[in-house]
Amino acid sequence: MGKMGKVRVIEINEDVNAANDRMAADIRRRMTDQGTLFLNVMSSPGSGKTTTLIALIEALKDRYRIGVMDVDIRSSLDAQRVADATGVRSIQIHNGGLCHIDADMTARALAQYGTEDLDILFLENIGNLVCPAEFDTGAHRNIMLLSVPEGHDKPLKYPLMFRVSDLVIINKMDTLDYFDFDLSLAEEYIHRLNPGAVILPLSARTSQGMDALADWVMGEADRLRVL
Ligand SMILES: Nc1nc2c(ncn2[C@@H]2O[C@H](COP(=O)(O)OP(=O)(O)OP(=O)(O)O)[C@@H](O)[C@H]2O)c(=O)[nH]1
Ligand SMILES: [Mg+2]
Repeated sequence: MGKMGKVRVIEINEDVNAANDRMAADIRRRMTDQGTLFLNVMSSPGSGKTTTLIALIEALKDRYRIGVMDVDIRSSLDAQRVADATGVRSIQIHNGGLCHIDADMTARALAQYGTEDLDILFLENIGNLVCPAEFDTGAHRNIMLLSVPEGHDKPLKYPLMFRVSDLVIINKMDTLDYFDFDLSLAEEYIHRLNPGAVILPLSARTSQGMDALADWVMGEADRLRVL
């Protein structure tokens, strides 16, 4: 029998997360001080992040100065779509093929973007239900979209994403007749993981729920002002 060697275990993951959390807290403090509400939007690919942001910005842009940062592995399609549709300032971040954006990347993007003049900044994260949930970006609030075609079981399969989200939008409600999506079951699963989560049914296509979404964002903007 061979001798058992001593094995040293180094918890790199914890160090990386602690450093990320510190940097994220810095970003959040800076954004609070300058009065910019910073919202991180996450979902699977194609759940409707860009479509929803365009409709939401249309509803809010007369009252607030709004900006958008879009993260993608390569393309610049989404930033262009938002800019073309709404006229607000938008930039595309290429993150070099990673499946997430962390606080360091966010800080560098914010420095280039210049956000001091904004009331609300949206970050459209990479389409992915796993990686983005693991990194605090420094946003004040996390918003996620679960769309009806994805199924009501997603909270059970991707719990972290639902745990870290303050607002869970159930999007594509106009397609409810075509899928076996049980809304009350989805709500039950989400609240079991995250009792404080606000759940909001929406259709970015028909605008059902869009007023409630705009109200939620305005409420957060008001709250930031009194901090
Ligand atoms: N029926 C219906 N389709 C929608 C709705 N919202 C978005 N879509 C469609 O879903 C598709 C994907 O929407 P996007 O807004 O590009 O989704 P995304 O989450 O930004 O996608 P990625 O950035 O690629 O991850 C598009 O064809 C949209 O028109 C909705 O409420 N109802
Ligand atoms: Mg998009």
